[in-house]
Amino acid sequence: MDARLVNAEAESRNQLSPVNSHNEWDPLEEIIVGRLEGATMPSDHPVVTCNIPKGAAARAQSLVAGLRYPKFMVEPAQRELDGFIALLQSLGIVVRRPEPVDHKKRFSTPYWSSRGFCNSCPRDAILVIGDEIIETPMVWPCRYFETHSYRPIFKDYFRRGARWTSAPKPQITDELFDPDFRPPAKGEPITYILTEFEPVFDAADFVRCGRDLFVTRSNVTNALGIEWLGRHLGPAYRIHEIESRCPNPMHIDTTILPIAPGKLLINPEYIDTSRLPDILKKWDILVAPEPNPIDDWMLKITSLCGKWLSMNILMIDEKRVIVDPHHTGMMRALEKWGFEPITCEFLHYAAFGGAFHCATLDIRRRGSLQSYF
Ligand code: ABU
Repeated sequence: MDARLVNAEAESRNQLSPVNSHNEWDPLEEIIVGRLEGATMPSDHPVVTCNIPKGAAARAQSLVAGLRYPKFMVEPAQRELDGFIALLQSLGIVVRRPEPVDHKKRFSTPYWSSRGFCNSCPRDAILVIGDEIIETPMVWPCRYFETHSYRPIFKDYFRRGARWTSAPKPQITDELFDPDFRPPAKGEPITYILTEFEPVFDAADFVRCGRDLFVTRSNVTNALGIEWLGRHLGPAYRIHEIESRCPNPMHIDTTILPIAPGKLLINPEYIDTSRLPDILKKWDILVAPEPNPIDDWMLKITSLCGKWLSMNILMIDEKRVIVDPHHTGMMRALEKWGFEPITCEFLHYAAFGGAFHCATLDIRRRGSLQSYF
């Protein structure tokens, strides 16, 4: 078909669909926010443990795997989540939620069985590209059925005109993992626990800039997974791989984040700017400041995330951005770069895997598919 006809057809679908989001910064109209009810500690499979930050959380992992999160962790995070939702609604944004699920319930496939985890981070499991919802082939066994809690919302969007796909469900057998894997030490080349047995990826290893997507290989995203998405999206999109020096990489949104046309926030510890793809040469590279340290002992030992969660911000539009007030360095930097931070307390959510970007999934941002390069 003629490229103009393809574009016109895509444009008319976008206007009809309740799902329409092409980048990380167009004005936000509707969003899914995760949920904590039923949260269960993630299983102690090697693909999980290799990504839990070293420290008490990693040491305790095998003891607590499969247990419900205790109240002392859920309650403060729930209060913050309620505040975040109220903030989004006060900004005129429609907020949708997954169904509550008891993640402690054991489930099985022909190859293995597991308990679940939680629905805290829709950004990890689902990718929205234009008017299409893509359920991604996640490799953490405890997250295998996570997207089911979003199915009532997806069916509603589908009935109203959205496209809806699920990537091939991985088998997650032993062939998918390198038995000799150990996390690389400082200065060693980055290696991954995954083989290329089958395509796997988490949505959160991708960020969107219209026709261009950026991805990091990680312990949850392999080269076949990136290839699957590239072929699925077809020639209208280009996927660029970003090299990360993170020794336990999982999710791009604490490594780079495009926050406005021509503006890329980067993590100076993980990114060597001289090795960024050439197409980013004309973009402003905004180097994230050193995160404000978190001194609270309980927050430190319960976090499933690294210190660069300070970068896990959510753009409301090209200027306004939601940031944790603890991260004063990030706030000041954003102001200096011309953005308008809106504060929301959210540090307790790190025990459930993320902050504002992870906890959400953009459903509709006002705008159309464009090329920014
Ligand atoms: N899920 C995003 C968290 C990645 C990190 O720990 O840096």
